[in-house]
Amino acid sequence: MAAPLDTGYSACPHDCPSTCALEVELKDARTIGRVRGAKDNDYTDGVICAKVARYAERIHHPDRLTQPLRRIGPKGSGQFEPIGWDEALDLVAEKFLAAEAEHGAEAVWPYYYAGTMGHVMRDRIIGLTHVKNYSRQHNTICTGLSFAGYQAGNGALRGADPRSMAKSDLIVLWGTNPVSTQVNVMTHAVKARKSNGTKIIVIDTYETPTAKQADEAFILRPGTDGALACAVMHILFRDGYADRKYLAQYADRPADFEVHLAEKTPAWASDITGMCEARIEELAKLIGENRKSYFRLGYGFARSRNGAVNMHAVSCIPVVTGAWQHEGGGALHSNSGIFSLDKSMITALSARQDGVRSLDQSRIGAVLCGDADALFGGPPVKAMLIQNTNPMSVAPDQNRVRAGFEREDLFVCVHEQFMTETARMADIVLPATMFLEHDDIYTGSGHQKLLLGPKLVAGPEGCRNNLEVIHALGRRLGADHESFDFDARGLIDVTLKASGRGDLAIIERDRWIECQPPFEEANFLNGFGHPDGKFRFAPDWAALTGQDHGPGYKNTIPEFPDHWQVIEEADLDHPFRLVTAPARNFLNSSFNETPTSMKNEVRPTVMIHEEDAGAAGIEEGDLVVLENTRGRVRLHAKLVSGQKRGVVIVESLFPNDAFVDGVGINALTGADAGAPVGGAAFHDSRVMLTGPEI
Ligand SMILES: Nc1nc2c(c(=O)[nH]1)N[C@H]1C(S)=C(S)[C@@H](COP(=O)(O)OP(=O)(O)OC[C@H]3O[C@@H](n4cnc5c(=O)[nH]c(N)nc54)[C@H](O)[C@@H]3O)O[C@H]1N2
Ligand SMILES: Nc1nc2c(c(=O)[nH]1)N[C@H]1C(S)=C(S)[C@@H](COP(=O)(O)OP(=O)(O)OC[C@H]3O[C@@H](n4cnc5c(=O)[nH]c(N)nc54)[C@H](O)[C@@H]3O)O[C@H]1N2
Ligand code: SF4
Ligand SMILES: [Mo]
Repeated sequence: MAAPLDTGYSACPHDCPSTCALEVELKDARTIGRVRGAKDNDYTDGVICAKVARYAERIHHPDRLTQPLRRIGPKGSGQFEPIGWDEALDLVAEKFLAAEAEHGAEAVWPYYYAGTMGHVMRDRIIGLTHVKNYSRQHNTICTGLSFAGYQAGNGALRGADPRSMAKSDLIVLWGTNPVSTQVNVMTHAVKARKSNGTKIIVIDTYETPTAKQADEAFILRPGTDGALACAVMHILFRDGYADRKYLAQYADRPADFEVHLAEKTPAWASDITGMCEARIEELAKLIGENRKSYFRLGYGFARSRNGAVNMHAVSCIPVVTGAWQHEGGGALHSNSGIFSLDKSMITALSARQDGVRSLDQSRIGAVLCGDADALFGGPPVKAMLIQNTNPMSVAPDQNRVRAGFEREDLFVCVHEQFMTETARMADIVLPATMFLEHDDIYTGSGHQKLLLGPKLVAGPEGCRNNLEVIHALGRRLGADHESFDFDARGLIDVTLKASGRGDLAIIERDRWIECQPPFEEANFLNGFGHPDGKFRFAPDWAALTGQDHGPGYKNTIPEFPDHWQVIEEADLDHPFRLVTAPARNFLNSSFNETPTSMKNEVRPTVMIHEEDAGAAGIEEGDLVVLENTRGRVRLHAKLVSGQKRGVVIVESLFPNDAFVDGVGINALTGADAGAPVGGAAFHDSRVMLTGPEI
């Protein structure tokens, strides 16, 4: 434990590509002060977001859970009584064993996500799942669409070094809002603008904080990036900006692709995207004339039913221009593929058996409501342990999620830091530590470092970390595997060693491990990630599909990049398209419990184009209704002009009870699986908008 007024070194555990290296003021053995970005980390570069800088508000929050609770009122009533740890764990084990005895092990579904990105604390639950043959989780909610789309062409999940933006002529922030969602991208982009005259442009559906800081913003209708990318590449070929020599060496079917693009004219794309032809020409010219174009590809533009196709389409652009050949050129979506961590001990891989079903995380509503296709014809889910995720807020098709959690025959244990919407639905609530209170390692998907986040302070009495809970439960469930003999530090050590990334002592000394592949590898100059080393303009989508996840996954994807018309288009009854982009002061549903974040975000708001508002008789601040076949949400209107007409934006995620009727925004989003591997289309919903009730 550190001495008073010491500085501790850590890493941000939250679900954010920046994974910042942190310096934490330690006031005493339990109390932290300010949190700062590490200056000697060349990606963090001394900068972190405001919400983590004021982490003292979250870790020392008076509402933190500090004792196990048992439900004594109806589900969701919030009526609980304190119980002891042993009693709570005994009860959870009893329920799990009973569900297994009656319906088989697959009736238990351990459910988790990235509330912490720590490899030990997040993924140890997978170890229990494997050892017990419980239903596994098919992780789709965040990365299903975008990862499939990026890998379709590139064949790997890595990209150009983000620090090389310093050498770029042009930085294209495509479908990402880094001022809000990963501040370090802006640190590097703005530095490049100052030192190198680099131009920063944004492709988005509304005027985001990032669009306001950029040199230019190109605004389009949601779900139409495939069309825009095709028209841009049509122009690049037409006007001699395509690098034919590079294409011949590095791409699969450039000639066929060029023929395909001949019909994808700016006029065609203009109708689909809502952008005027002249703007599309300007965008293509900027990309064509700036060889060193760096494409920072966000998640947002892939959160549509055609999102994987759109991600692939955009990833084709730096191949057409050959931007990958230059330092400062190329693309980055996620670097998750560079770390090659061998996590077999954390996930008890040796215990994994074939034939156990894997349930789609995003379809938790359908799963809990017993839809046969979501359950693959197997047993109902009767018991759950939930760690690091808040599906009662963050999961799509929320009304069905609620109906599922309300089932009287479903037993739910939630291990949490706060009484979240999901915890309120639980039968047993267990109090969890925060990252500064336990040991873990983290990898930066938006950069190239593997970081240590050691235990720096003692947590509140009564809180336990995820590994402790999994191991205590494992003992009661008869889970037998060598991984249960390790503590967190032991698992970090064994994982680093197995991965050829040093060991615990080395990372404790150095704080992080540099994992950046050399330029030739990062920029695919040694070949793309497919066996023949070529980028795929015509991907083998079927090969990506993997496990058969029901009808939604089987949609036929067009051979070459295109506008794939599977989005939820507006119709007469639902004339608006809804985007639920992240709010700056929240991180998914995290931080929506801290006073400053709530104060800064004020209240749930729908941003409506002022002309649409005028036509509907809606004024600033009016209480309006958004409705579709899935749900109905009431919130206040804000009039803006930064998006296409017919598009409404609700920055997210407020707690459900911050909305007028206690029904949050995900009541409107759909959970049907996006092709080819599933994924939630959070920015692809049609809605009806009704003005103030009189
Ligand atoms: N403050 C804050 N930071 C966060 C999060 C948060 O909730 N709040 N969430 C974290 C997580 S889990 C993730 S995965 C990342 C995600 O971070 P990003 O990669 O930035 O992805 P999104 O935030 O989903 O959306 C980014 C932008 O995409 C735009 N967009 C939506 N649809 C389209 C479209 O069809 N085309 C185009 N071109 N743009 C579109 C949205 O308007 C939004 O401005 O951020 C992380 N950081
Ligand atoms: N409408 C709409 N919905 C969205 C999105 C959107 O853009 N729009 N974005 C989606 C995306 S990209 C994602 S990734 C999902 C993410 O959704 P979630 O995975 O639910 O993410 P968070 O809300 O960040 O974290 C969930 C919880 O983890 C808890 N937690 C943190 N650390 C620990 C720990 O060490 N132990 C335990 N036991 N608990 C911990 C936190 O207290 C928090 O309540 O949301 C999705 N939902
Ligand atoms: S920018 Fe992202 S990684 Fe960095 S401190 Fe904020 S939430 Fe954490
Ligand atoms: Mo995410």
